[in-house]
Amino acid sequence: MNDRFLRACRRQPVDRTPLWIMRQAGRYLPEYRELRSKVDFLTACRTPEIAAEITLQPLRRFALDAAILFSDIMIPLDAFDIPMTFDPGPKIDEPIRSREQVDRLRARPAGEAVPFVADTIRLLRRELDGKTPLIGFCGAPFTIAAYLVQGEGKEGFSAIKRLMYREPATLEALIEKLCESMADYLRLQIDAGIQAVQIFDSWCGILDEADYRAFALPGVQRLVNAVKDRGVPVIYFVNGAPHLLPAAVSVEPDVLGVCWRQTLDIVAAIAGPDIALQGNLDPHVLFADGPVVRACVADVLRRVEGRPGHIMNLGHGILPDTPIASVEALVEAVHIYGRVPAAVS
Ligand code: 1CP
Repeated sequence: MNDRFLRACRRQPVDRTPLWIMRQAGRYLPEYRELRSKVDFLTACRTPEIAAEITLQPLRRFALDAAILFSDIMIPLDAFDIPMTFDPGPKIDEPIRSREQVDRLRARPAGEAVPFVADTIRLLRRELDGKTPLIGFCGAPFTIAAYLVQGEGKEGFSAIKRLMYREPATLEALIEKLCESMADYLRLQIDAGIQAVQIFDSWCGILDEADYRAFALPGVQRLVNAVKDRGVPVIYFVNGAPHLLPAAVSVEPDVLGVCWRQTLDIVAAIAGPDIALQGNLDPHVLFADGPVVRACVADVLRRVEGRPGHIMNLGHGILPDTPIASVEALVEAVHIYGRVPAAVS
């Protein structure tokens, strides 16, 4: 059993730094593109055999230390029956911008709305056979709300900020409903066998600290608490928001995942000794040659050398046109420079 990843989440000694890659199952892999040419994205997510196959694709190529369930942060919104398409990102038919729309939202239990997620997890746990841990995930309520209010991914997500200032109670009511549904969704994943969960807060960085504390953080805190009771490590990924890290650590996740904007020595000083760190190579580094990739990996590792609890990752999802050879260079570099000579494993 490769338990480096789970040990690092708990800040226990490891023989070398574990590595997984955000969006490791996806468009940079020719075998993913081949499969997707035959089946649309939502069908892939909703069919356990296909979702499990895509989850396993990167593990067949690279010696990674964790698998992440192939799905999307918008999938659990099936519970609200919100019509949605993907091209390539999510598109909402009717963006949610009024109190009436929010009041009409009713969530079905995750077990009834997305049973295929639990089936995929059970299938994967059997296939992985205890050899590689399986990460589950959900979007942070504010980040999901940003898509629902905007109707699609858009730089700055102006629509949710307009709603926040114009009708704060409407946004709070939306986030409250998302929060309950996501807690239920995470419990479904854990009951089915997920071994760690990551909460993706991809767009909290559009907020200043006061608005983050008021609108985004309480929902994350509730999710962290809902998971902590189950004894599964929780990773809170805070994207594009170095200015929010002091507030983010107050929810006490087991692991704080960060983007590439702030070096890990500075993040470590903010997080203190009781939180493990995940990250944070800029995904664009993988467009450089091998020696540059290796030097950048060594730099990330050096910044947290000797500090228990580091999981190597990119600072955001791997880009769709990333060369496979660079991913190989990344894996090799972590295997060489991530070795911890004196560790008792
Ligand atoms: O065309 C395709 O094949 C679809 C591309 C794609 C893929 C591969 C989308 C659409 N989602 C995914 C998978 C996905 N999404 C995973 C899989 C597990 C993994 O290997 O890591 C995960 C964890 C996500 C989560 C997700 N979806 C996030 C959070 C992570 C992040 O990047 O910040 C976000 C913001 C989304 C929304 C989304 N879904 C898809 C796209 C292209 C986007 C971004 C859209 C945008 O903002 O413009």
